[in-house]
Amino acid sequence: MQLTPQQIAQYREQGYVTAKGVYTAQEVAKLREHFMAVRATGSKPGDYGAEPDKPNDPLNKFPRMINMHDWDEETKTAAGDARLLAGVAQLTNDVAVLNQTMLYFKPPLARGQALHQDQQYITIDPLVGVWVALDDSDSANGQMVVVPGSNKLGLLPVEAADLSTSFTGGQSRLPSGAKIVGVDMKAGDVLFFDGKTIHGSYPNTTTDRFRRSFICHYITKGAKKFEPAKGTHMSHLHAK
Ligand SMILES: O=C(O)CCC(=O)C(=O)O
Repeated sequence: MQLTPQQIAQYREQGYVTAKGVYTAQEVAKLREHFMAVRATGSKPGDYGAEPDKPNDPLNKFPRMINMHDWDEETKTAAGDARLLAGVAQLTNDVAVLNQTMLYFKPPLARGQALHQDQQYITIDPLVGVWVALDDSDSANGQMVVVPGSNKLGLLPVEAADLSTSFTGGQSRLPSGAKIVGVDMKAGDVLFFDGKTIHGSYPNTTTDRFRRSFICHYITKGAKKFEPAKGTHMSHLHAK
């Protein structure tokens, strides 16, 4: 995949960029079918989002999966896709190195994820999130939302999130006047976003549409670990 100079400039300035139609409908259908079949085989290491006290929560049946590449060959292959690696290399001018894989199922009526910066979790720089849409996503089914330009603000303080709308308990404090923009995507589109870009998603309000996404986080060959300032890492929330 070759990103245009305009796309690279948008990523650098705004902290995110969408590449359209990267995957064919057949490729996306194959990934969807694969991950639904994996999910149906039962719990996996690192599953997150289930609420055993709330039997009706849709995430009980479809918790988020993480680091499937550790135990699933197809994830390993998908995360090594030359198109994704090339995109990250062009955005960082370095060699992409896989750090994490995730699969969000986001079934009908599922909660979203409160807005955050990925480096409030993963303290390595640079860090690039690569979000492969496996379904069309829009405001109704809980598309990704971003705060353009927040990649330039450094790491912001963390605070508790509203667990009635978010399956994760932490969020980023928003800069004053923050503009939150929804990113409409078609299945097969890919969103690249910087580790400091504030992003997340609202609940899936539909009763009949999943919003599945295959997400890889890449660092680079030259990436460095850093020590987050006090109050800017999700683990600091629990340290209070
Ligand atoms: O897909 C979502 O709802 C949120 C994803 C996210 O926060 C991430 O990929 O870092």
